[in-house]
Amino acid sequence: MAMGDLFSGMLQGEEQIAPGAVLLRGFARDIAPALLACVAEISRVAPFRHLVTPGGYTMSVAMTNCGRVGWVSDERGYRYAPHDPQTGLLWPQMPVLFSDLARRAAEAAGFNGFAPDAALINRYVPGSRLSLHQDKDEDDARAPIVSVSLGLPAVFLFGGLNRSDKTRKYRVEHGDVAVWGGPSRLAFHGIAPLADGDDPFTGNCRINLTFRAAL
Ligand code: MD3
Ligand code: FE
Repeated sequence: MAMGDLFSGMLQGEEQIAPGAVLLRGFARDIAPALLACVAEISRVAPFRHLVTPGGYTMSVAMTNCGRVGWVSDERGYRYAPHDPQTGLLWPQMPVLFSDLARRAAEAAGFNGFAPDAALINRYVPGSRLSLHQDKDEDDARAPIVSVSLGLPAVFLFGGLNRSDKTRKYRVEHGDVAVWGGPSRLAFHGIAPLADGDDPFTGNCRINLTFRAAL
Protein backbone atom coordinates (compact mmCIF):
# COMPACT_ATOMS: atom_id res chain seq x y z
CA MET A 1 0.00 0.00 0.00
CA ALA A 2 1.31 3.47 -0.86
CA MET A 3 1.96 6.07 1.88
CA GLY A 4 -0.71 8.30 0.33
CA ASP A 5 -3.35 5.61 0.82
CA LEU A 6 -2.36 5.21 4.46
CA PHE A 7 -2.53 8.95 5.10
CA SER A 8 -5.81 9.47 3.25
CA GLY A 9 -7.25 6.62 5.27
CA MET A 10 -6.06 8.22 8.51
CA LEU A 11 -7.30 11.68 7.57
CA GLN A 12 -10.60 10.20 6.48
CA GLY A 13 -10.98 8.38 9.80
CA GLU A 14 -11.24 5.03 8.09
CA GLU A 15 -12.19 2.34 10.60
CA GLN A 16 -12.45 -1.38 9.97
CA ILE A 17 -15.32 -2.63 12.13
CA ALA A 18 -15.32 -6.25 10.93
CA PRO A 19 -13.83 -8.23 8.01
CA GLY A 20 -15.25 -6.52 4.90
CA ALA A 21 -16.98 -3.76 6.90
CA VAL A 22 -15.40 -0.29 6.84
CA LEU A 23 -16.60 3.02 8.30
CA LEU A 24 -15.44 6.06 6.30
CA ARG A 25 -16.14 8.89 8.71
CA GLY A 26 -16.94 12.16 6.94
CA PHE A 27 -16.46 10.68 3.45
CA ALA A 28 -19.61 12.43 2.10
CA ARG A 29 -19.61 15.54 4.29
CA ASP A 30 -18.60 17.97 1.51
CA ILE A 31 -21.30 16.82 -0.89
CA ALA A 32 -24.01 16.27 1.74
CA PRO A 33 -26.00 19.42 0.81
CA ALA A 34 -26.05 18.33 -2.84
CA LEU A 35 -27.09 14.79 -1.83
CA LEU A 36 -29.96 16.22 0.25
CA ALA A 37 -31.07 18.39 -2.68
CA CYS A 38 -31.23 15.21 -4.79
CA VAL A 39 -33.29 13.48 -2.08
CA ALA A 40 -35.75 16.39 -2.03
CA GLU A 41 -36.11 16.21 -5.80
CA ILE A 42 -36.58 12.41 -5.79
CA SER A 43 -39.21 12.60 -3.04
CA ARG A 44 -41.28 15.04 -5.09
CA VAL A 45 -41.78 12.26 -7.68
CA ALA A 46 -41.61 9.25 -5.35
CA PRO A 47 -42.87 10.42 -1.94
CA PHE A 48 -41.59 8.98 1.33
CA ARG A 49 -44.04 6.38 2.66
CA HIS A 50 -44.33 3.92 5.53
CA LEU A 51 -44.24 0.40 4.07
CA VAL A 52 -46.03 -2.53 5.65
CA THR A 53 -44.04 -5.70 6.43
CA PRO A 54 -45.29 -9.15 5.38
CA GLY A 55 -46.06 -9.64 9.09
CA GLY A 56 -48.50 -6.71 8.98
CA TYR A 57 -46.41 -4.10 10.82
CA THR A 58 -46.15 -0.55 9.50
CA MET A 59 -42.49 0.50 9.53
CA SER A 60 -41.57 3.56 11.63
CA VAL A 61 -38.97 4.51 9.00
CA ALA A 62 -40.34 6.25 5.88
CA MET A 63 -38.82 5.08 2.59
CA THR A 64 -38.44 5.88 -1.06
CA ASN A 65 -36.01 4.79 -3.79
CA CYS A 66 -34.21 5.83 -6.91
CA GLY A 67 -32.48 3.73 -9.53
CA ARG A 68 -33.46 1.03 -12.01
CA VAL A 69 -35.26 -0.83 -9.21
CA GLY A 70 -36.42 -0.01 -5.70
CA TRP A 71 -36.95 -2.01 -2.51
CA VAL A 72 -40.60 -2.52 -1.62
CA SER A 73 -42.49 -4.44 1.05
CA ASP A 74 -46.14 -5.40 1.39
CA GLU A 75 -48.18 -8.29 2.76
CA ARG A 76 -46.83 -10.46 -0.11
CA GLY A 77 -43.19 -10.01 0.91
CA TYR A 78 -40.02 -8.01 0.25
CA ARG A 79 -38.66 -7.51 -3.27
CA TYR A 80 -37.02 -5.12 -5.73
CA ALA A 81 -39.38 -3.66 -8.33
CA PRO A 82 -38.86 -1.23 -11.26
CA HIS A 83 -42.08 0.69 -10.52
CA ASP A 84 -43.17 2.64 -7.46
CA PRO A 85 -46.28 0.74 -6.36
CA GLN A 86 -47.80 3.95 -4.97
CA THR A 87 -47.67 5.95 -8.23
CA GLY A 88 -47.19 3.27 -10.90
CA LEU A 89 -44.23 5.32 -12.22
CA LEU A 90 -40.68 4.08 -12.68
CA TRP A 91 -38.48 5.04 -9.71
CA PRO A 92 -36.57 8.29 -10.44
CA GLN A 93 -33.17 7.79 -12.07
CA MET A 94 -30.21 7.47 -9.77
CA PRO A 95 -28.30 10.80 -9.85
CA VAL A 96 -24.69 10.45 -11.07
CA LEU A 97 -23.67 12.14 -7.79
CA PHE A 98 -25.13 9.10 -5.96
CA SER A 99 -23.66 6.32 -8.10
CA ASP A 100 -20.29 8.07 -8.23
CA LEU A 101 -20.16 8.45 -4.44
CA ALA A 102 -21.11 4.79 -3.97
CA ARG A 103 -18.42 3.65 -6.42
CA ARG A 104 -15.73 5.82 -4.78
CA ALA A 105 -16.65 4.69 -1.26
CA ALA A 106 -16.66 1.02 -2.26
CA GLU A 107 -13.27 1.49 -3.88
CA ALA A 108 -11.88 3.15 -0.74
CA ALA A 109 -12.97 0.03 1.15
CA GLY A 110 -11.34 -2.30 -1.37
CA PHE A 111 -14.34 -3.20 -3.58
CA ASN A 112 -13.58 -2.10 -7.12
CA GLY A 113 -16.20 -1.60 -9.84
CA PHE A 114 -19.30 -1.26 -7.62
CA ALA A 115 -22.23 -0.24 -9.84
CA PRO A 116 -25.44 0.03 -7.78
CA ASP A 117 -28.79 -0.31 -9.55
CA ALA A 118 -30.87 0.66 -6.49
CA ALA A 119 -30.66 3.33 -3.80
CA LEU A 120 -33.05 2.88 -0.88
CA ILE A 121 -33.63 6.17 0.93
CA ASN A 122 -34.69 5.89 4.58
CA ARG A 123 -36.04 8.80 6.63
CA TYR A 124 -36.00 8.59 10.44
CA VAL A 125 -37.70 11.01 12.82
CA PRO A 126 -37.11 10.85 16.59
CA GLY A 127 -38.34 7.47 17.81
CA SER A 128 -38.03 5.75 14.40
CA ARG A 129 -36.00 2.56 14.47
CA LEU A 130 -34.99 -0.34 12.27
CA SER A 131 -34.97 -3.66 14.09
CA LEU A 132 -32.19 -6.19 13.63
CA HIS A 133 -32.30 -7.74 10.14
CA GLN A 134 -30.19 -9.03 7.26
CA ASP A 135 -30.19 -7.53 3.77
CA LYS A 136 -30.72 -10.65 1.69
CA ASP A 137 -33.17 -9.58 -1.03
CA GLU A 138 -30.33 -8.77 -3.44
CA ASP A 139 -29.43 -11.29 -6.14
CA ASP A 140 -25.68 -10.68 -5.95
CA ALA A 141 -24.39 -11.00 -2.39
CA ARG A 142 -20.81 -10.67 -3.69
CA ALA A 143 -21.41 -6.94 -4.21
CA PRO A 144 -21.10 -4.74 -1.09
CA ILE A 145 -23.75 -2.36 0.23
CA VAL A 146 -22.73 1.27 0.71
CA SER A 147 -24.61 3.37 3.27
CA VAL A 148 -24.53 7.16 3.72
CA SER A 149 -25.76 8.92 6.88
CA LEU A 150 -27.16 12.45 6.65
CA GLY A 151 -28.67 14.74 9.29
CA LEU A 152 -29.28 13.67 12.88
CA PRO A 153 -26.83 11.13 14.34
CA ALA A 154 -27.90 7.55 15.02
CA VAL A 155 -26.71 4.47 16.88
CA PHE A 156 -25.99 1.68 14.44
CA LEU A 157 -26.16 -1.89 15.77
CA PHE A 158 -23.86 -4.40 14.13
CA GLY A 159 -24.07 -8.09 14.95
CA GLY A 160 -22.95 -11.33 13.37
CA LEU A 161 -24.33 -13.93 10.99
CA ASN A 162 -26.80 -15.21 13.60
CA ARG A 163 -29.58 -13.07 15.04
CA SER A 164 -28.52 -14.05 18.57
CA ASP A 165 -24.90 -12.89 18.07
CA LYS A 166 -23.81 -10.04 20.31
CA THR A 167 -24.16 -6.59 18.72
CA ARG A 168 -21.74 -3.69 18.86
CA LYS A 169 -22.88 -0.08 18.70
CA TYR A 170 -21.47 2.64 16.46
CA ARG A 171 -22.54 6.26 16.46
CA VAL A 172 -22.95 7.42 12.85
CA GLU A 173 -23.11 11.09 11.95
CA HIS A 174 -23.85 13.45 9.08
CA GLY A 175 -21.52 12.63 6.20
CA ASP A 176 -20.39 9.22 7.45
CA VAL A 177 -20.26 6.41 4.88
CA ALA A 178 -20.02 2.68 5.55
CA VAL A 179 -19.26 -0.18 3.21
CA TRP A 180 -20.47 -3.72 3.99
CA GLY A 181 -19.10 -6.53 1.90
CA GLY A 182 -17.37 -9.86 1.93
CA PRO A 183 -17.84 -11.78 5.20
CA SER A 184 -19.95 -8.90 6.65
CA ARG A 185 -22.40 -8.67 3.80
CA LEU A 186 -25.05 -10.83 5.51
CA ALA A 187 -24.44 -9.65 9.07
CA PHE A 188 -27.44 -8.71 11.22
CA HIS A 189 -27.76 -4.95 11.75
CA GLY A 190 -30.24 -2.28 12.81
CA ILE A 191 -30.73 1.28 14.00
CA ALA A 192 -31.65 2.14 17.61
CA PRO A 193 -34.61 4.50 18.13
CA LEU A 194 -33.51 7.92 16.86
CA ALA A 195 -32.91 10.52 19.57
CA ASP A 196 -34.47 13.95 19.32
CA GLY A 197 -32.27 16.70 17.95
CA ASP A 198 -31.91 19.60 15.59
CA ASP A 199 -29.62 19.26 12.59
CA PRO A 200 -28.54 22.31 10.56
CA PHE A 201 -29.08 20.44 7.27
CA THR A 202 -32.17 18.29 7.85
CA GLY A 203 -33.82 19.78 10.93
CA ASN A 204 -35.52 17.01 12.86
CA CYS A 205 -34.63 13.90 10.85
CA ARG A 206 -31.98 11.48 9.68
CA ILE A 207 -31.70 10.39 6.06
CA ASN A 208 -29.85 7.20 5.14
CA LEU A 209 -28.98 6.17 1.60
CA THR A 210 -28.15 2.52 0.93
CA PHE A 211 -26.72 1.61 -2.43
CA ARG A 212 -27.25 -1.92 -3.65
CA ALA A 213 -26.56 -4.15 -6.61
CA ALA A 214 -30.02 -5.69 -6.43
CA LEU A 215 -30.74 -7.43 -9.74
C1 MD3 B 1 -24.52 -4.30 7.59
N1 MD3 B 1 -30.46 0.76 6.83
O1 MD3 B 1 -31.96 -0.02 4.75
S1 MD3 B 1 -27.43 1.29 6.87
C2 MD3 B 1 -31.40 -0.92 5.41
O2 MD3 B 1 -29.28 3.46 8.64
C3 MD3 B 1 -30.62 -0.54 6.60
O3 MD3 B 1 -31.08 3.19 7.48
C4 MD3 B 1 -29.87 1.28 8.02
O4 MD3 B 1 -30.17 -1.38 7.29
C5 MD3 B 1 -30.08 2.75 8.05
O5 MD3 B 1 -31.48 -2.10 5.12
C6 MD3 B 1 -28.48 0.89 8.21
C7 MD3 B 1 -26.11 0.28 7.24
C8 MD3 B 1 -26.10 -1.13 6.69
C9 MD3 B 1 -26.69 -1.44 5.50
C10 MD3 B 1 -26.55 -2.71 4.99
C11 MD3 B 1 -25.81 -3.68 5.67
C12 MD3 B 1 -25.41 -2.07 7.38
C13 MD3 B 1 -25.24 -3.36 6.89
C14 MD3 B 1 -25.62 -4.99 5.16
C15 MD3 B 1 -24.87 -5.89 5.87
C16 MD3 B 1 -24.32 -5.55 7.08
FE1 FE C 1 -30.28 -3.28 6.26
